[in-house]
Amino acid sequence: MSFVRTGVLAAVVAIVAGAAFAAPLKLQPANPQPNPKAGLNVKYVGQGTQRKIRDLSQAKSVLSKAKPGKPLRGLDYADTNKGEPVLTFTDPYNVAAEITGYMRFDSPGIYELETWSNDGLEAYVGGQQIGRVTGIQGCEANQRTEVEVPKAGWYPLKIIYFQKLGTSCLMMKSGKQGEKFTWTPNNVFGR
Ligand SMILES: [Ca+2]
Repeated sequence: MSFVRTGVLAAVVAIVAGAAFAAPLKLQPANPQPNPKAGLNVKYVGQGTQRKIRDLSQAKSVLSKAKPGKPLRGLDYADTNKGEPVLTFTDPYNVAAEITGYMRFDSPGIYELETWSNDGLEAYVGGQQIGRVTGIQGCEANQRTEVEVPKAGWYPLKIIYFQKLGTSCLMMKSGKQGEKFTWTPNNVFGR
């Protein structure tokens, strides 16, 4: 009995330790390195008010119909007022977007990345998933994810994003370990 209990305890300790000391996700730099323009590319599909986009999987399923929109200036789209357009799109509600481009890190090291969204998203930088929200929510912080940047330069970025109803936002906070964790400036993004 005590052997079993010890075994269970050891397993629990291992799981807790694993969660607490999970290694940072190692990012893969773009290869070849691009020389991008400012901003991020975006494609949109708007469902109007009749056909709702309720969650991430529904957003993904309609994105095959997406059309290119005006590029984003970065990831600093603060929460809108109700009825205002989503990002650079024309409509306010039931919009899915696929955002692609690059994010630049000026020196190697450990960084933290944190998306903010209203409503959901699935975000990748350097091939690693750094944020995921499948349902609807107000404009709030998503997972804060630790990543390892092996060298300075550009890393591919891809975000699937959706907005159902009410207000909308899409932002990112970031910071290098030991430095300030703050809103990410637009000039680190490229397309
Ligand atoms: Ca919303």
